[in-house]
Amino acid sequence: MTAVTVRAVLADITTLDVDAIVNAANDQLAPGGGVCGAIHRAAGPELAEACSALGPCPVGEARVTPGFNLPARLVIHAVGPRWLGGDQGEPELLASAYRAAFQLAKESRVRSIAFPAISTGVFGYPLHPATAIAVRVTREVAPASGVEEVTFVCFSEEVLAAYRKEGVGE
Ligand code: AR6
Repeated sequence: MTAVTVRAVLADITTLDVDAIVNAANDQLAPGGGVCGAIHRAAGPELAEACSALGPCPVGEARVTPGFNLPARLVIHAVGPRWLGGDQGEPELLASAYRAAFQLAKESRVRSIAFPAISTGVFGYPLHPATAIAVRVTREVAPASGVEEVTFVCFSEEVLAAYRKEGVGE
């Protein structure tokens, strides 16, 4: 078991110099909008080529590619669920996407990893339940994953406040 530092910061995830950044991907692993679009733009066109060879990726699962032009060595593409009202297995699928990302991080010997708030943008997952799941799963699985540093990357003060409410500091 590794001691894990967990923090939340306001930042653009594409700028972070960590072993792996996590992409809030779609099941086709296609360059979309939101954080996914930003990651593809910053990584360069090779990322879309690598993704097209790996997709599709079912909701709740993840795939790993190099980071290409990003400062991060790897991109872990995790597919969260669309919010369909909450009774379509959304909480389990979101938890599964985080678990799958940590599993790949373990296999790729990732020490530092940064997550966006998966599913809370285009996919419409309510912010507070989503960040609660992110933090709960991280506390459950990170210590046995070899990951030493987890950063929740927030694109707005509102998202940052949601992680703070879950007890995640700076
Ligand atoms: N750095 C960090 N967080 C960001 C950034 C950034 N550069 N840009 C946006 N966010 P979303 P989803 C935040 O919509 O809901 C895409 O088209 C954003 O404010 O990116 O999982 C994919 O291809 C929000 O808090 O992802 C899929 O089709 C969070 O990242 C679909 O959208 C997630 O918002 C996935 O939707």
